[in-house]
Amino acid sequence: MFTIILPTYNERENLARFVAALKDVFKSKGLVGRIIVVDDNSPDGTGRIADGLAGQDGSLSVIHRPRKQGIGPAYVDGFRAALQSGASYIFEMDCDFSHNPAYVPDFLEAIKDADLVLGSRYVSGGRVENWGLGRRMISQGGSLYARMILGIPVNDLTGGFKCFRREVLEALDLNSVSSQGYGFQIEMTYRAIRQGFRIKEIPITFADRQLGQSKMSKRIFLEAAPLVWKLRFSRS
Ligand SMILES: Nc1nc2c(ncn2[C@@H]2O[C@H](COP(=O)(O)OP(=O)(O)O)[C@@H](O)[C@H]2O)c(=O)[nH]1
Ligand SMILES: [Mg+2]
Repeated sequence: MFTIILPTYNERENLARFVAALKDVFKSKGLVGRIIVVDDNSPDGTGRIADGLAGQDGSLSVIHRPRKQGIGPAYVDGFRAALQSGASYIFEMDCDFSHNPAYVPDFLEAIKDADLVLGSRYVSGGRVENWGLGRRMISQGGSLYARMILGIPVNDLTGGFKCFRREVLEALDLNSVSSQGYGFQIEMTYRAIRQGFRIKEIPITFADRQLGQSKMSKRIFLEAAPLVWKLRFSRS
C-alpha cells in the first residue's frame, strides 16, 4: 500500500484536477493508493476543497495546519500520518502538475530494489519543459553545488517528486528536520544516504505550473546554500 502526500498552499485551481489525474492512473494500472493533502490554511479555500474531496472518497484524507510554514514541516506531518496508517511506500508530489501522475507506476517499480527513488530531471532521459538557460543553470548548478560539497552521487538533489520506503522515514529523526524548501529535499536525501539506504534516480520530465502561483521564494532558495555546509558537518 502506498500513500501520496500533497502539500498545498493556494492550489484551488489545481487540487481537484490533480487528485482526479492521480486516481485515473491508479485505476488504469490497478493500483491501490491513498492520498493525504496537507494544507496550510490556504486563504483561497483549498482546505475546504480538500475536505469536500475527502467527504466523497475514503482513500483521501486532509491535514489542516494553522498557517503557512513551508513544505518541509508540511511533509513531516504528512509522513507521520502515512506511517501511522501503515503505508509501505510514501510519495512526495507537488499539486501543480509539475509532477506527472503517469510516473507513479515507474516509482513503484523502481522502489522494489531501492529504499528511496528520486524523480530526476538531470539523468539521461529526464528534462525540464520551457525553462530558459538562466533558470536551468540555477537549478542544475544548485544540485551540482550540493552534490560536490556533500560528496554524494545524486544528479537531482532539489527535486520534490520522490518515493520513500517506510523504513527510511522510520529511521530518520523527523523531529530534527527543520529546512523548508529545496533545503528540505537535499536534507532528506542526504540523511537517507548517510544511513546507508539505497537511492535510485529515475528520469522524469518536469513541466511548468500552468495554473496558480509558485510559492518558492528567494529566501527558501537561499536557505539551501548554508544548509548544505551544515549537513556536511553534522552527525545525524
Ligand atoms: N502545505 C504547504 N504547501 C506548500 C507550501 N509552499 C508550497 N506548497 C505546495 O508545495 C508544492 C510546490 O510548491 P510550488 O510553489 O509549486 O514550488 P515550485 O514548484 O518550486 O515553484 C505545491 O503543491 C504548493 O502548493 C507551504 O508553505 N505549505
Ligand atoms: Mg511548482
